[in-house]
Amino acid sequence: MNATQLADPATDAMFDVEVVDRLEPQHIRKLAAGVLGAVRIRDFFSAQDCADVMDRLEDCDLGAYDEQFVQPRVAKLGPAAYDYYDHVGLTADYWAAAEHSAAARSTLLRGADPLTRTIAKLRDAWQGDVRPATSGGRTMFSGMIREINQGARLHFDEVVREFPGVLDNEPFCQLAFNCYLSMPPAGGESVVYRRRWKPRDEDYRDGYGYDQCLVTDEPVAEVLAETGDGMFFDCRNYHLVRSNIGAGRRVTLSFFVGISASRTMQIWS
Ligand SMILES: O=C(O)CCC(=O)C(=O)O
Ligand SMILES: [Fe+2]
Repeated sequence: MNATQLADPATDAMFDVEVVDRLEPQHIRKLAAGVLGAVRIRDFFSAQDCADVMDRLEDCDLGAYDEQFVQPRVAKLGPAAYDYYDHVGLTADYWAAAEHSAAARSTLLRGADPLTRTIAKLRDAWQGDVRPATSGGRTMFSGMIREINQGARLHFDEVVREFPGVLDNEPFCQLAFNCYLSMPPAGGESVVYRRRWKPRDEDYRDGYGYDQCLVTDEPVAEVLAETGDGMFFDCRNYHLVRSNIGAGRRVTLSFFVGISASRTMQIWS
């Protein structure tokens, strides 16, 4: 940059939220290049589709918390690779949970799989290949259905840094995708900061969460999604989820998206 052209943090962050009716390849490219904070796609799923999936989720055999203690029922369908990594690779329990969960999800959308619908829409938008990631030659699980009502702490997700070698084809960029199947009347925002992890940040870590002082004054992209919206952001940036306000459930269909030089999108959870 020319020394006389000082950056204006308010306008030069290039970290907006774009709200669109249709996802285009340029949105993904801008996220990957770091010149967009998030893209929200309106009505990615129809209200009826979301209601139908939520309805079917009620009688689905999920890894839910004990309903005696947690009401309404907290849904979590599908293993996260992070929860099943034993420093060598994904455990046998992961592959068992992957199979069971994919079967449970496969009929939630009026007998069809909501992930299949999502992949078809992404393939159409990206105009390129979208396929599940593999680990040790086996197809990984993607498309977790997850309920986060009380928020999530500040963290980042970056598989090539946290678990090098797990993905057979390591992507050069990792995004996160959410489709919001249910949103509360208020709260539940996805908040992304324009700040990636640095080694010294470990001094500010407590469990999976990091101290919010790390993102003070950083540009931020806040997404208050509506039921049915889709959303992408670069999850190597620090992000958090705000707690719901009042009654209502925040349920998403979520997975990570890795982008490779071949232009292939790989997905996993
Ligand atoms: O539910 C969200 O808004 C984000 C959850 C999250 O941390 C992620 O998808 O990586
Ligand atoms: Fe995350």
